[in-house]
Amino acid sequence: MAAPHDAPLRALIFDVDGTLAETERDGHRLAFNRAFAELGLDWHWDEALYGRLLEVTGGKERMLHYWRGIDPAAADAPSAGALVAELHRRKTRHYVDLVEAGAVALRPGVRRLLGQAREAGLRLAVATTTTPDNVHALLRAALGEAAEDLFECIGAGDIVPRKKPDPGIYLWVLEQLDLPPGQCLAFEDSPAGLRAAHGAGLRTVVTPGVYTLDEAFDPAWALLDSLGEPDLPARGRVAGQAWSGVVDPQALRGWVAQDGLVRS
Ligand code: XBP
Ligand code: MG
Repeated sequence: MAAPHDAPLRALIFDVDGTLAETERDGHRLAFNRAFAELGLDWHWDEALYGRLLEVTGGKERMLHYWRGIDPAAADAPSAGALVAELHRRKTRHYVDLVEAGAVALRPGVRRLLGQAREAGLRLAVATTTTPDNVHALLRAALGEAAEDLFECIGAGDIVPRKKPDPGIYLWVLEQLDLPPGQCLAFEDSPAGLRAAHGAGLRTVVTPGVYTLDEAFDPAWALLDSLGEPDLPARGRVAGQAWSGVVDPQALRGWVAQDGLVRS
């Protein structure tokens, strides 16, 4: 319900895949293919096919969806769940190995904004469909051993029964933070992620990535090409206005203050 906008900004809630880093093409996709090869399957997800499969969030759900497309009888057999679980266990191990080897880097502005947000007293959280091990590996590899102390709450994977675009993971994180959505902002890269955040009542900063650049997004509160750096300003639209600059706590608080309405 709309309420007068006297609620201050308290927390930033980040999606992981595509938002913090371009993990899908050079991380998850390769890890799936390694798991398929390890178990002798002739499945191979090239970049284009993987882009289409990303419509299904969650690795186990994505594999089952693909399998149903090529062999529905086998995918619906009683033994299918065990194979998907084994593939996913192996895929997670490969993904963690890839991330630890430096296969994916943070997107522009992410490291800077996380540090500035903490200095500015904003609380940080994660809301993602990916497996917790993947989040921990990425944060440690990209930000160092103390990275996880930055985040007060990490909502990930099967902790909620339904994955994005269901709002469950965002609602779970809001409950952990004990904050109304009007005092938080979400950061997303995909239409499914945006729908999940909107479903939880969150205003959302969307930074589309390699796989979501050409997607149709629901109208987003902020739609930018990145979070920006001083030498690489972000460009896009915020609350219906063209905007260019560096997304930092001052900018975010200013946008919230000017927004006129806060859902709380
Ligand atoms: C990310 C995903 C994830 C990863 C795979 O979506 O869909 O499922 O591709 O992770 P979002 P798992 O960025 O919207 O959270 O294999 O660990 O499920
Ligand atoms: Mg994402």
